[in-house]
Amino acid sequence: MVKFITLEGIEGVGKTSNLLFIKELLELSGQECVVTREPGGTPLGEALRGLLLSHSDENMSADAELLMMFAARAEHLNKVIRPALNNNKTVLCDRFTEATYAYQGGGRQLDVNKISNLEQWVQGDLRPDLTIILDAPVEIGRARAGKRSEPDRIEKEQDDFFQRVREAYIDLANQHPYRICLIDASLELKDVQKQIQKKLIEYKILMVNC
Ligand code: T5A
Repeated sequence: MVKFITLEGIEGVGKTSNLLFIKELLELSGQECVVTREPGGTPLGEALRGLLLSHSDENMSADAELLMMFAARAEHLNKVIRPALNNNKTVLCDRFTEATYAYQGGGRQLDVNKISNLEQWVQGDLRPDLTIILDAPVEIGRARAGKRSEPDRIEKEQDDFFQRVREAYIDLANQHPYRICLIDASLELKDVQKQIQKKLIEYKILMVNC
């Protein structure tokens, strides 16, 4: 049964907007949801998020960034995600380990084995049942995200960084087609949402008439 759903994609593709849409659909169908995000989701995780996404110009090594992502994740899994799944709730998470493969693996070009070792250590066999990657060209994500506040430490990266992130996401979808799907997020919001709803029906998370 599909209980752990994550939403992924480069900056500004519409993860937050669509997470709320999915939550409403699930609740209308009678499923109890916990909506959360990474990095974050717990007091310690949110404090780490503040450090990771700060506006400071201090250089952070890629290894420190990777380890902080997994430190926040370990806490999140122990305090929020596993307890919710054990209570038969559906967990909807804005980013998870696929973001680490995409940003620290693709973007920062860290050795993927470091990520998979940490994934195994921190998560054991737990993987999302369904990961929806909202895919759009970098310039579209940038244009949408740019309408908001000042860029954070990661948003300040150049287009080639986000191009590698996007390519890493596409590779992940190709490697794990049974649990990771790509949605064309360059379309209007209503058309993106139609694709998501179709996917939720395909995975039997929603009934056909929802
Ligand atoms: N990170 C995270 C790592 O490096 N490694 C990790 O392991 C993890 C977990 C987290 C940062 O941390 C990094 C990745 C990130 O850099 P974040 O807040 O999760 O940061 O990520 P952001 O991508 O910065 O989130 P955003 O809020 O910027 O983007 P969203 O959520 O994708 O976009 P959203 O929904 O806020 O939409 C942006 C704008 O576009 C509009 C919306 O109305 C909004 O104005 N919009 C559309 N407009 C037109 N057409 C559509 N289809 C639209 N969809 C949304």
